[in-house]
Amino acid sequence: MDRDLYSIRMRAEHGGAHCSGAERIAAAGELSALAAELVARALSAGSAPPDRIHCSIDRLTEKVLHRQLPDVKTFAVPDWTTGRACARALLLRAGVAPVAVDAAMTWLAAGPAPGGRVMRGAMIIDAQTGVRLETDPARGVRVSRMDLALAARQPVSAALAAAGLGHHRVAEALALAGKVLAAPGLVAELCWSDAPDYLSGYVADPLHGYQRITRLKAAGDVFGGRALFVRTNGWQLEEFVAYLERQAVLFDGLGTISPPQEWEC
Ligand code: WAQ
Ligand code: MG
Repeated sequence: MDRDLYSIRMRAEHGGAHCSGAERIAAAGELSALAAELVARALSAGSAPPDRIHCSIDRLTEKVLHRQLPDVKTFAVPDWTTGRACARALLLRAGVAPVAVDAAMTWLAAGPAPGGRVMRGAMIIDAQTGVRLETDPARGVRVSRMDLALAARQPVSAALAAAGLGHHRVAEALALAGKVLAAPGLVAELCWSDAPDYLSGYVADPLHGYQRITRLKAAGDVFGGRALFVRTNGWQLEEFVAYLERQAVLFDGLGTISPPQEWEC
């Protein structure tokens, strides 16, 4: 039953730049504890204390979709340059044009928001031309209103932990990618964190699922973000953004988790 569920979102900024965020779905009785947990996360996120922490809570009044999380694969790479070559090959296989892959990687590496900063949300990129389509290049689109269903939290956490993937970033990125993969016109997603000590990232596409890459940037690199590649034929930005920002999606379970494999260029 999905009665009286709330979307809870947190985002924090420091010096005008995004520094941490989270999106969850929870029942009324869990909200106080969850809000405290997310505020604590914001306070410990960066090297400096945040200037502002936004926390918003909205009751879900429309139908909640139920889905399965994508399958998980891990490609082990010796260094970030090999990792980016791996990401490039996976994106090309998914149907993203070389010009669009190169544009996305260049923006992510340089800080895709104006002034070379990290964005609060994701870029939306035409998979054929590499043109950016989001209306606000500082904010991008923030995917929200997705989480594990209550009954799936324990089994999914246990399965991820058993595979050595117990970091909260993995479960959260899986839910985000799971929602993104079902968006209208979505070809693929590329992501790596802006956290200077979290070096793994992923490429997701509807056919191959969530493909982790163990290194996509150098230690200490403070840049990162997300690129959502779309097929623009008959596609509408408003519909895409409305789905990502407003449609609630709960995940009932996980597909397969494959053991790590070496990436061969
Ligand atoms: N919607 C859209 N974009 C977002 C969102 C969101 N809800 N949350 C974060 N972003 C963008 C934003 O530009 C961030 O700077 C960037 O993504 C990275 O966010 O399998 O932790 O939360 O080992 O730092 C992926 C690999 C981890 C996990 C990604 O991202 C694994 C991660 P972070
Ligand atoms: Mg985050």
